[in-house]
Amino acid sequence: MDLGEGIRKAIAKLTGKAVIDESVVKATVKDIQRSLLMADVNIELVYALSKKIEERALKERPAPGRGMNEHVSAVVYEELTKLMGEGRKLELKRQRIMMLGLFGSGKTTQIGKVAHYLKQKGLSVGVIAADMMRPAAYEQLEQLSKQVGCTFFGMKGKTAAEVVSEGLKKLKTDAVIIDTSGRDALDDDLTAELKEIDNVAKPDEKILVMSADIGQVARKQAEEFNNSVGLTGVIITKMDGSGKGGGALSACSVAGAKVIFIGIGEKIDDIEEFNAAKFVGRLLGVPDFEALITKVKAAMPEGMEAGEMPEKFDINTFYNQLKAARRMGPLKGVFEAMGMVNVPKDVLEQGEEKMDKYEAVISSMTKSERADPDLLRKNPSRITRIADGSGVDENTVREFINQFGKMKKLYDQLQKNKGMQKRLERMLKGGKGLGI
Ligand SMILES: Nc1nc2c(ncn2[C@@H]2O[C@H](COP(=O)(O)OP(=O)(O)O)[C@@H](O)[C@H]2O)c(=O)[nH]1
Ligand SMILES: [Mg+2]
Repeated sequence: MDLGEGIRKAIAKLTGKAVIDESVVKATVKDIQRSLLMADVNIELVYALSKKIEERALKERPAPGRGMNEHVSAVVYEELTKLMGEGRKLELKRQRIMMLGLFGSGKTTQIGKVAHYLKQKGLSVGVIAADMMRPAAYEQLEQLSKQVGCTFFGMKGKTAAEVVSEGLKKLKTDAVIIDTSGRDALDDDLTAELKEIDNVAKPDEKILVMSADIGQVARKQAEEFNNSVGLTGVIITKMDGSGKGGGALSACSVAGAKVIFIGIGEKIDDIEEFNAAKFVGRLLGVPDFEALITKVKAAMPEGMEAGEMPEKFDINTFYNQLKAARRMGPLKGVFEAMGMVNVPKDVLEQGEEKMDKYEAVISSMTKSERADPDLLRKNPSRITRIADGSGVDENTVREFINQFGKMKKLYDQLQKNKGMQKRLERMLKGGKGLGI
């Protein structure tokens, strides 16, 4: 059970309770404690947090219009957000960034991700391969920079400081990111090498990369690196694969290290700016409208504004919407942004599979069939042809026609209901229409 699931279950037990007395709050807090300890949050932090939640939940009056269970979840939300600490943003300016971290923490991969992030924000980026320890570090970074489309600099058979000094002379990009060696632990050897690079490069940012699975050890590691070379921020990686992310984040907060990004996968765009309120919101299943609207906007068909409704709804429109939905990324992320964190995996997978099949069906249809799907009902041989052409069975073709019929009905209703349409449009444009 992950941290979010545990806490959501604890809070869900409050729903429907008419009176929330001390024993109910205590039981909830106990469940939350268990989840936090399992996420490797430091035990003292957990106790301090539980005391705070208990006190506030019982003493404070719920805000007007809020039920007791909403009151308790609001308190839990606020206190958890404080526990996870404040993040900070990476400035978008000309800068030198030095990436630090132990072996396998995800340093080189994050360099690719941060380079991609900065490029998307309009900066030119160069990277320097100054990890002289790991045999294939040079090639790994070179490969990543090709993928991202940023400038690579590396030299073999030199010291790290020599490579950095040469690289800084050669690279004329807005941002320069320096990869450095790792070790199993921060020893004198690594400290000396990092200090040399620090002296040569005078970086604006010294960012420590740590893996979420180290949990509360993140505190000690951040403190050690900060004492020896100094830190400006932290990236916690592998948040996707570890249940200990909450432990690592809260540990950074105690160490006074600000988390800039979290890594959520191996791919180049599996990186997110860290924001505690959003992070906790997602754990608790609170919808993230901002993320949702960004996704919707990014997925809009060319030339169409977010919130605009197409004039008429036919299979071509449906096809465009299907493709747009695919551009929003995996369904999982979309549901998460909607606050639906408990959608079963098989439902998600089936959904993706369906979308693939429907796309294939539509692309095997003729223009006239798309304009008038009734042609298929009238002439079943067309269904056979489409099934053969798209590699799905005939039932799927029929199912698609039914689904389309339902969508069209819904669309026609929405067209008639101007009030509802206006609210939807407002929500997509500014996130304000539904009272959020
Ligand atoms: N699941 C997951 N894997 C990651 C993430 N970041 C890096 N990795 C993987 O962690 C491994 C080590 O990464 P690498 O960048 O080579 O670590 P380095 O030794 O610190 O440079 C690689 O297999 C990466 O693909 C992440 O956010 N999530
Ligand atoms: Mg590396």
